[in-house]
Amino acid sequence: HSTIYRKDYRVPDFLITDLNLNFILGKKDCVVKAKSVFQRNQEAKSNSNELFLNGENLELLFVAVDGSELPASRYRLEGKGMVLIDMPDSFVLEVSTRIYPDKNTALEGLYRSSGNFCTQCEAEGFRKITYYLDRPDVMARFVTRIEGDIVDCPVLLSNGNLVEEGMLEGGRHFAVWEDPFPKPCYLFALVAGDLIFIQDEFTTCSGRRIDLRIYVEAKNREKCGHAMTSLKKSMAWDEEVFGLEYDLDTYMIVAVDDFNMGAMENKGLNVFNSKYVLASPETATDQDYLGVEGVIAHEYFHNWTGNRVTCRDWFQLSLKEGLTVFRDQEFSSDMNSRPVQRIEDVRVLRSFQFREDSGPMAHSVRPDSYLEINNFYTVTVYNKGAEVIRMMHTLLGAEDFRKGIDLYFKRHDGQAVTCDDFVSAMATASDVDLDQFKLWYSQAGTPELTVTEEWDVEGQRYKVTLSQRCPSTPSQSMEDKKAFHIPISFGLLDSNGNDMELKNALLELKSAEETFTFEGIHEKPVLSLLRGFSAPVKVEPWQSREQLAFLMANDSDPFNRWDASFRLSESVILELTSVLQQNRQAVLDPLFIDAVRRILTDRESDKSLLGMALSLPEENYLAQQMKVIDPDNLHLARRFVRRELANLLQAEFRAVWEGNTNRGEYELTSEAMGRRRLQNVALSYLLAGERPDQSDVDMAMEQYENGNNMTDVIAVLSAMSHCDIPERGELLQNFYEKWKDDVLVMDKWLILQASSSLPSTLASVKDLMHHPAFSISNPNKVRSLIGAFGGNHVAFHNSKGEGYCFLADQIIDLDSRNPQIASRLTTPFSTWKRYDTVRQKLMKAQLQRIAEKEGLSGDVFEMVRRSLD
Ligand code: BAL
Ligand code: ZN
Repeated sequence: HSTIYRKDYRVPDFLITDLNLNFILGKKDCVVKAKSVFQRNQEAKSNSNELFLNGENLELLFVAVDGSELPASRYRLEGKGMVLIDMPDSFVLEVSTRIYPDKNTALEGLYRSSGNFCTQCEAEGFRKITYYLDRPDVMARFVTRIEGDIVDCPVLLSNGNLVEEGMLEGGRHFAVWEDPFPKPCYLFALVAGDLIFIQDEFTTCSGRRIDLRIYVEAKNREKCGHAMTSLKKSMAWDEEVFGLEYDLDTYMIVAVDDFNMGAMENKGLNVFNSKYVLASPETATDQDYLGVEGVIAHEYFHNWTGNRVTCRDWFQLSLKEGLTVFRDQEFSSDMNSRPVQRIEDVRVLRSFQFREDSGPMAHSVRPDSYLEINNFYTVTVYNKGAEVIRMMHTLLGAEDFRKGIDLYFKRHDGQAVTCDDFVSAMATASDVDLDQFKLWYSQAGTPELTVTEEWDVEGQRYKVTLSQRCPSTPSQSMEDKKAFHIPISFGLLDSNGNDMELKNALLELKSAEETFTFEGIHEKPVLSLLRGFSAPVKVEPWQSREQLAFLMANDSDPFNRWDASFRLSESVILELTSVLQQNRQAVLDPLFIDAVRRILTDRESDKSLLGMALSLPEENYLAQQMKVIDPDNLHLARRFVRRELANLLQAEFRAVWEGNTNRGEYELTSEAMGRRRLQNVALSYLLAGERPDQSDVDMAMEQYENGNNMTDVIAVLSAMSHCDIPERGELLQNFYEKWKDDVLVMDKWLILQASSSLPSTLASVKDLMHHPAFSISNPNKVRSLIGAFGGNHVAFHNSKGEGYCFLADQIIDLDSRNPQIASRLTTPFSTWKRYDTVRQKLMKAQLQRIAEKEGLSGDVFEMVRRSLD
């Protein structure tokens, strides 16, 4: 396993202008004939007479240059590719290889899912199809011919436009696709199989009609409507907000069940995990519907941010991913509720990205090195990358940000570029100095702010001093880190809860410490800091619970209203954790009870926001706030808070539940989603006890039976999954019988059981490994059962280490089948140094056991080695 460094980037010695591919799909194998036009790159300085082409797991059948078979003296095969010797400055290479899609369990390159052929080439899957310059800065025009059996593969798809199709002998047929836009090979796609499609069209702003198709298995025909609507909305939004029009005549989406990622933006032919395409009210929750809309948009937006302008090398991954996540977040905010979207995004950032940023896998948004690029499709590159774009949007303002985007496309359309190129376009277009800002791309770790306030009654002056530090991260020590340029949106509230008038609502913190002074402040204000979460930073708690309750009730910024409730709950639960650790009597702060009562009796505010304010921080998040993580007491404290609130405010919770019962057709409006969210949060409190009141259980059973949508049905199961009552087993069984033929619904069934806080969880997860609803070869199943168990903080960290042993067993097993998926499962081990010494020892032993596995993949090796270092 060798490390690759960003500083070692060199332009390619050769470019490839055109590539003709011919896939001959057989029963057991596929022969790939590739013909590529090479041209020496004038910009390259190398004098080497050798040219290395990537290629892995390929059976070489034939190789020729300029029409003549290449003698053995002119090439050699190496472990990970082929070396061509003494090539002329321009030449045509023909290579034939044989590959075995059926045996491809890693799901990279060409593989089969439910019998259908499909590809996944990002980041480095194309080298498992043919010998090639598999790097994003080599962009070629592709023509792809596919031939296969007409019964097995009536549908033959690739990127671009269909230019020819026809019958062949022996019940076979073919299709030829041509993509006019030069592209890196990671954007190549092929799909062949027995699929049907639903069709629609979109007329672009310049009047072109685009043929839209979603390909699925016939049984899923009725579940594509939402995906199609989302696609059309995305196309319209990108024209309206960014002035970006679609460029091919067809846009195709294919749903497959076996997929390592969420979806893939291949030019003109997106391949999707079926989870992000299929939806019906009976089978998909509100979150699923939003997920489909968001991912469809994300992949569509990549057509410009990723495909038209792509990455020079994989260190620049955030160039396309951070920007495209920002774009999909903005789209979803415009389609649904902006504050709800922001809260959801920040919850993900705080729970997962902050954890990554403080552990052994911490890396900058533009990493400096990697061993396996698949390990860098991370919350840092994606979600923190999106925050970096969002901060530029805040600093520049919407108008100049748009000018920057326009300039970026003007300069770089058709190119493979870097994050620096993006920032440079932003800076030039807006005339804002972003030199210091660029540290967000190079320095890892989450900056930590401290706040000190001072109000001078005589001078009617208010001062706030902000200081920043960024802890050490692997290979970057705290002392070497420079101050970030941090945009801080804020407001000051007077004692009536109104915003004081301010000249400027944005502070820019650029040094280690800075004091900002405000004149003419007639009373001591309450500071509302980081409105809308204007920067991805942590703030040392500095406000009193009274101030937090005040902000919860009054802040004009809906995000900060929610954030105050989050910070208040966090402080209450963490304090109770230490009370329990000291064996003292736990008592719930009356101020907190009052704050929750106010939410429950609020009949004015947005119901989604109320529901979110009632949702306590997750254990995985809270754990990170502890010096030494104590999973058991943390769990007990959080559970105590939920039960105590449910006991003390039972009447209020019941009133909320009853007042928000669904009485009509399923609707997907923000209002309806908010009602369901609020009602179901109330239900979860009412069932928070191990043995809840029978009347509440009956009420829940009634919701389960009468619910006309998956959100309401799964909410009952989810709440009941933590209860030790007979109804739990009955419902799980009933749900299984009803939905056992729907793989996506079965994923939910697995997640519920793997996420239960009952002590029997590990045993039931082990049983479920042998259940027909589970399959080790399907990534969604693995994530739903094993992944969800790893995320179950209390069950995974069982003090005897049985959870650790189980997860390590699964990682070792999966490593040989699918290294990408195995590698993802290592995350819960990465924070091992944060736990007590007993758990540390147990976790370390499992990491070592994984490390010792013979033939361990680079993917898992990198994660484990970083954790153990
Ligand atoms: N490019 C990989 C999948 C995605 O981020 O869209
Ligand atoms: Zn993406």
